[in-house]
Formats: sequence, structure tokens, C-alpha cells
Amino acid sequence: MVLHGPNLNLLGLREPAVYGMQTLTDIDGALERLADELGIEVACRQSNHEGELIDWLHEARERFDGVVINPAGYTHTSVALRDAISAIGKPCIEVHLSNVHAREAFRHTSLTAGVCVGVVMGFGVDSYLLGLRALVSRLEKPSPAPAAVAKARQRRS
Ligand code: CA2
Repeated sequence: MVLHGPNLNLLGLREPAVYGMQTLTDIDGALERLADELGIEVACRQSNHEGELIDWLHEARERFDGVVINPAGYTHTSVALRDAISAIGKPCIEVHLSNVHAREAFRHTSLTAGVCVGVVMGFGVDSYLLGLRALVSRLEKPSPAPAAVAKARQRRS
């Protein structure tokens, strides 16, 4: 599942200097082409509402193998979205079109990144494509056996 957060429906229509000329339809088209190439299925959805994004994450728990999410403004504010990502038990990759660390200080904190497998940012539409590739690669790798995880944790402590 690919989720786009609030205001991303305006892509290509406003602020092209910050977010580029491509529309959300262009991004979803590029993701669908990549999905075909990788032999997987994607469902791309956008919402301006926190609760709807959370409901879709809950749906992903039952019906999808993983999630690529651009939480947009909720990245910096939403404990509820973070809790939902953490609760579903499926790998999530956070993506951003812009490099948030090169922008205003309030964008430097992500409440959601800590419960995601990883973050891709600053590459425009390619952030989504790289994020999808990273998710597929993660899903193809067998998860480490519990004993190996415990041993690695012990070594780190
Ligand atoms: O760089 C990103 O992908 C962001 O997630 C975009 C969010 C922003 O709040 C994050 O800090 C970084 C904003 C999405 C708003 O998209 C617009 C698109 C066109 C015109 C206005 C807003």
C-alpha cells in the first residue's frame, strides 16, 4: 500500500519550486509501472484526514505486505499515526519529496520515522520509487531467526 498524506493532492498545481511539477497522478503512474516491473501490486491512496490514513494502515495489517507512506505534515505532529504504524506489524518505509533537514527547523523532527524500517527523502518522485524498491527488497529477505536477534541485541548492550 502507498499512502500520501495531507495536501499532496495539490502536487504540480501549487508550489512547483518546492515540490516539483509532477502531479500525484504522475507519481501513482510511476509507482504502478515500477510495481509491474517488480511483479507486485500497489494500491495508492491520498487523504487529508488523519483518521482515514489510520484506517487504511489498519486495513494494510490484514490485506497488504507493507506500506510506503509520505505522512506529509503529520510527520511532524501525529502521535496517532506513529502508533498506527507501530501497531500494524508490517514494514513501513517513510518517504518525502523534499529533504526536510534542509528546510525549517520544525520539519527536522519526525514522529513517524522511528517506527518505520527506513526513510528516503530529497529525491522528489524518486523518493517514492526508491522507497518501494527498498520495501520489496526488505520483504524478499527472510527475517532473522529470534535467537540471532537476541544474540545481536546482547552484543550491542
Ligand atoms: O517533502 C515532503 O514530501 C513533505 O512530506 C511534504 C509535506 C511537508 O509538510 C513535509 O514537511 C515534507 C507537505 C505536503 C504539501 O504538499 C503541497 C503540494 C503542493 C502545494 C502545496 C503543498
